[in-house]
Amino acid sequence: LRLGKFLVMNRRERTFTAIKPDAVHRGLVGEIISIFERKGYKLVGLKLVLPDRKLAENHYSELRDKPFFPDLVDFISSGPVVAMCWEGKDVVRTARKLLGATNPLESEPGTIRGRYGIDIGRNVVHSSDAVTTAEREIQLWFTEHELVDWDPAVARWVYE
Ligand code: IDP
Repeated sequence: LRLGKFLVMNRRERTFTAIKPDAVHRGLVGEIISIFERKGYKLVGLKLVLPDRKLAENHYSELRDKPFFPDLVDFISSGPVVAMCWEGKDVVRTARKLLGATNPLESEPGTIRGRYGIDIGRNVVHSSDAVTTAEREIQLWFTEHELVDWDPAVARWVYE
């Protein structure tokens, strides 16, 4: 029973994933959501946002000293952005794999950036790089009230 409880807790990992403005303009929203859904992850938060500069700067605060930071903030705050919270086993690391490398030149062809991106500054999607980052980013983009706790009927066909 204890083991079972651990396994259930394990499935509760959450990440923050965002569809960047380039992908929204290009009509890739459904496609990208589909990739996470079909993988088996559970959507617990979803909204279309026009982020202000403060939110964009805060989100990328670790990069504030990079030369591309002002352009990055301009781009993200140009919106719209689809903000999402996905839940499931190892979702933080797996989401990064689904996205592919930051620079589309290096992303594998089967990944989201590998399939849909060319330039590093228009790389289609974001997803938190670690569990601690995910906690910070989920709090930054969502209120607790906006995150929905639900049990997918198919869970026993996704997890052993
Ligand atoms: P990540 O998005 O894969 O986590 P980070 O290094 O955190 O990568 O960079 C955040 C975002 O900043 C990238 O997704 C990309 O859009 C942009 N970026 C990173 N490096 C460059 C660069 O050298 N030129 C322009 N934009 C960049």
